[in-house]
Amino acid sequence: MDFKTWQHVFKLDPAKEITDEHLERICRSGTDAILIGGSDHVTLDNVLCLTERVQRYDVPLVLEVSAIAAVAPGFDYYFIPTVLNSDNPLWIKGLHHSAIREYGEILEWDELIPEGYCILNADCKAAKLTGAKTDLTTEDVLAYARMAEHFFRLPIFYLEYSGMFGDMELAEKVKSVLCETRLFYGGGIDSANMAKKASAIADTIVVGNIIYENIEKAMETVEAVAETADESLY
Ligand code: 1GP
Repeated sequence: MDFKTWQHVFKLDPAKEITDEHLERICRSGTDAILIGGSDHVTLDNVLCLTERVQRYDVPLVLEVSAIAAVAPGFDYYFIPTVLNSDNPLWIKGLHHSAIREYGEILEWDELIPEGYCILNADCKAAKLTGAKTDLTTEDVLAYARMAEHFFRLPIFYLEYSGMFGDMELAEKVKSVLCETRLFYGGGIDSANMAKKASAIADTIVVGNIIYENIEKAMETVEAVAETADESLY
């Protein structure tokens, strides 16, 4: 199992309710991984509860860490965001420093995967929470992508539009300046069509909200990504 091969990921929010039936469909959908993460009301209790339910299925499981107090054992990877377009050092390296100061001696560094986030939807919770500067030009965003790859050498650059479908022309330009660093795209993928558009550009697409709004549409995104991958072979 290697996150560098993943094309489709479902992001489950531990603060949101999901029935056993829907969770089973998500976990057995053929997605490459389940990512557990959210921006608010993430607690150790709700992370543990959801983790235990997902662990019944044979699917790679990742915790995207947003609160140190809600870190639980038992994940294949721990994705650690650093918000490159925030001006608040807390979200760039402050919380990371506190966590490493506390747990540095016992951390399994191979399981920790840093993600360079660039949050571009001003209205999403993550943008508000982290004070992300979203009014960026194309050149600004490309510079963050290059910074992620060549300066910080981050394995993931995450273009985050949570809640809205983003600018695919911009995503395409971002992809064109990345080599080793994987482009993750998330935001507003709520149909097979959107999934195809995003996965034609990004290495990995992340599907979140639609899981809770329309499970059938969420399931379609998995199939759509597989079809896009097949088409790109010819
Ligand atoms: C959120 O990028 C993910 O962090 C997915 O976005 O919830 O809009 O699908 P959506």
